[in-house]
Amino acid sequence: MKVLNIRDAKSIMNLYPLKGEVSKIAPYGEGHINETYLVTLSNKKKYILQLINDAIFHPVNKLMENYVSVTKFCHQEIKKRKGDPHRETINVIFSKKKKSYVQYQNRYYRVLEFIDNTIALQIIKKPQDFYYASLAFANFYKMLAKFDASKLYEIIPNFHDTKKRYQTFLKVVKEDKVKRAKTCKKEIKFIKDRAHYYPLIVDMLKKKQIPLRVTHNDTKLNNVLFDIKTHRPIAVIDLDTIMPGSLCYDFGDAIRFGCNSANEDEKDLSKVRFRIDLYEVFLKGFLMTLGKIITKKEKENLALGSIMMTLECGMRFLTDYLDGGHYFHTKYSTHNLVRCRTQLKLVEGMEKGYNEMNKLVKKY
Ligand code: ADP
Ligand code: GN1
Ligand code: MG
Repeated sequence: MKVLNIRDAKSIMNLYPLKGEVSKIAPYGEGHINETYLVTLSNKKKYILQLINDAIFHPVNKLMENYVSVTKFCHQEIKKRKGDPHRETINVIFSKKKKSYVQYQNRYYRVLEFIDNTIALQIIKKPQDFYYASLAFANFYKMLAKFDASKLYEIIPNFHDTKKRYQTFLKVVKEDKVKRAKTCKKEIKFIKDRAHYYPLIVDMLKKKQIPLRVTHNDTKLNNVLFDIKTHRPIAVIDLDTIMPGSLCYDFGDAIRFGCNSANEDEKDLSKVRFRIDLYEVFLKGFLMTLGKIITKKEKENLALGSIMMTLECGMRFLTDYLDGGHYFHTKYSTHNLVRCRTQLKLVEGMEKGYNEMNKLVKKY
C-alpha cells in the first residue's frame, strides 16, 4: 500500500540539496518490495523516491553501501565506453548530510535520478523486447565482471538457497499459522513432489562445478528500463540484491517472468503458458553476448535453472501466503496464492519442454 502524501514528500525532499519545491508525488512502477514514487519539483525536475523495505533489506547502511559501490562502478564503466552514465545506470542522490539514504518518521528513504522516457515492461508482447532484455542483462554481467565482489555485503543471506527455502516452506506448512493450508493442498503437494530439485544447483556451487559470480538475483523483465520510443534496452535497475550467486539462476529468473504468456498474477490459468519461443529468443541473445564468459557446465544448467527459479518463486509466494503475507506487496488476501499457481503452471510447461530447452542451448 503506497501511503506517502505531498507533505511527507516535501519533508523528505527537503533533506536533499535540490532546487525547487515538490509539486507532485505519484506511486510509480510495479515492484513487490519497495514503495516507489515519482516526485516532480516546481522546476519540472523529476526524481524517484523509494521507501526502502528495511524488514527485508537490513541493515540499510550496508544495503546502500552495496548500492552505491555498484552504481558508481557502473557509472564509471559507462563513462569509459562513452555512454550516458546518467541514463544507463541508477544514480543515487546524496542528502544535505552527504548520505545515500535518509530517515523520516523512523523509515528509510532514498532518492534516485529519474531515468526519463523509459518504460518497464510487465509482459512481453514483441519477442524483440525480450531479446533486448537478454542483451541488457548479459552486458550487465560483462560490465560487473571487473567489480570486486569482496566489497559486497550479503544483504539477504541464502537468497536463492533452494534447499533452505524448501526447509522454510516445510516449517510454514507445518505451523499453518493462519489456517490456510487446507486451501492449497494441491500446490503444497506439487512443491513437495519436487524435493529432488532443491539441492541440485546449490550443491554444484558448493562443489565449485559452477562458479559463484556477482549476480543481480532479481532479473525480472520490469527491472530493465527500455527506451519508450525505440524499445532499446537502457538500464538494468533494482540493484538491491546484487550478491554472489549463480548465472543459471539469474538466467532462470528472467525466463520465469518473461516466458509467461500471461501476467505473474493471472487468475485464469488457461491463459498461462510457458513460451518456449521466447526462451529461445532470450537464450540466443544471452549466449551470444556472454561468449566465452559462460562455462560449459553453466550452459548445461540454464534449463534446470529456469525450472528451479520458477519453482522457488512459486514456493516463496506460497510460503508468504501460508505465513499470513508479510513479504510481498499484495492487493487482496489470495494474491500470493494466485501468483504461486501461475508459477507452478509454468513449471509444468518447462518440465514438458525440458529436452527441447536443452537442445536449444546446444543450438546456440
Ligand atoms: P522493487 O524492489 O520494489 O521492485 P524497483 O527498484 O525495481 O523496486 O522499482 C520499481 C519500479 O520503479 C521499476 O520496475 C521501474 O518501473 C521504476 N523505477 C525504479 N527506479 C527508476 C529510475 N531510476 N528511473 C525510472 N524508473 C524507475
Ligand atoms: C520481488 O522487487 P521485485 O518486485 O523486483 C522479489 C524477487 C521475486 C519477485 C517475484 C528482494 O522482486 O525475488 O522473484 O518479487 N525481490 C526480493 O515477482 O525478494
Ligand atoms: Mg523491481
